[in-house]
Amino acid sequence: MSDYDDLKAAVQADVAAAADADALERIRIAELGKKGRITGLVKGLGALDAEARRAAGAAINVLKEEVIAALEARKRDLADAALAARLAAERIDVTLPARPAPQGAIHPLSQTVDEVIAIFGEMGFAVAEGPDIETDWNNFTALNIPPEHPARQEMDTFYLPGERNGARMVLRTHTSPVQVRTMLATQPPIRIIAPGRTYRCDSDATHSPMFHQVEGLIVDETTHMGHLKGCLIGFLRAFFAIDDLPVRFRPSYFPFTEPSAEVDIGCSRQGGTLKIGHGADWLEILGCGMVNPKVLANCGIDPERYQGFAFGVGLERITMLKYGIPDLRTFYDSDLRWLRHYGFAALAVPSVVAGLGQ
Ligand code: 2U9
Repeated sequence: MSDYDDLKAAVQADVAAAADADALERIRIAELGKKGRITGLVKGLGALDAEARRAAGAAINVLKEEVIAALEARKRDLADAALAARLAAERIDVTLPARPAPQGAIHPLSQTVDEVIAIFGEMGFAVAEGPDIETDWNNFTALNIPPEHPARQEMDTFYLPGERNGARMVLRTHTSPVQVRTMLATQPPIRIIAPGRTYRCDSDATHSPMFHQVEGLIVDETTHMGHLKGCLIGFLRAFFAIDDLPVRFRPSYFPFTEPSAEVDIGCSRQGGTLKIGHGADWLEILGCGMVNPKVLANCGIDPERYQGFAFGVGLERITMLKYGIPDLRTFYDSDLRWLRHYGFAALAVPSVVAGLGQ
């Protein structure tokens, strides 16, 4: 039984009642700090005689060690309790489903471009691209559309101010200049499609000043009108996913093709709703023809040896028809609700084998 048992019991009670590290620190200072109770006892030793000082010193040292041990033990217990409380509060339910990540959608026009590339890719066409800003020679003259030709006015061209290297520049009115560039750069055989943006100064419910086309071109020694028909019938039946889609070729005129044709697909308009594939009516869908020998010659290809066909399709038009989108202008509104409604899953890449679209 030491003289300091009461003090020890009191400090141990204080330590046991301490709710946090700050309370423990306050106790440490009150007992062991410069002006602490136990420190005071040590200071008081000087007043004792040698024997009493030795006995009391040893007892105070034991008390000091016990108090330090009690403070440290309580500190550990408080830390353990805090960690246990945190672990309990932050417990993760690993069986919960993951939160859905926000997902974008493929724009219907991009989907159509991917589908068109998949279909013509199967037929051996490569994709070619070119600039939106073109020389008027590439856009018109090479295509047998001379400067005074009404087509230059009909096409409502956006002309750029001034000239570049002596050439008048335009926003391309069709993707045909891509085929012109390809012919100027390479000799036949050529088998390409050119999807991309095109521009005409025209804006109403069915015309946008910026729209999209895909054009195609084959030039070799043997490709004839029969190939043109088979190729486009195959494309239209694959794109609209209707095996027996009726297709009609109607004679027409374009300066860059001779002979030229417009292509209609069978449809019905009964009850005011348009239905593609069956019925007594026809719907114009694209233009085509055998490449005019003058165009081949303009592009450095011998028309005595080479021939081929070309075609052009409006991408907005076939997208609206296939996916039932009623208003052209909504394509460019960037309305997220519209995109979520008409958009396509990003990973569902169209392929002729795996499926093209809805
Ligand atoms: C070269 C030679 C010939 C491309 C062709 C059409 C017919 C055609 C329209 C369809 C709807 C344009 O978007 S649209 O308004 N296009 O009717 N396009 S033949 O003929 C070419 C192209 C390039 C060197």
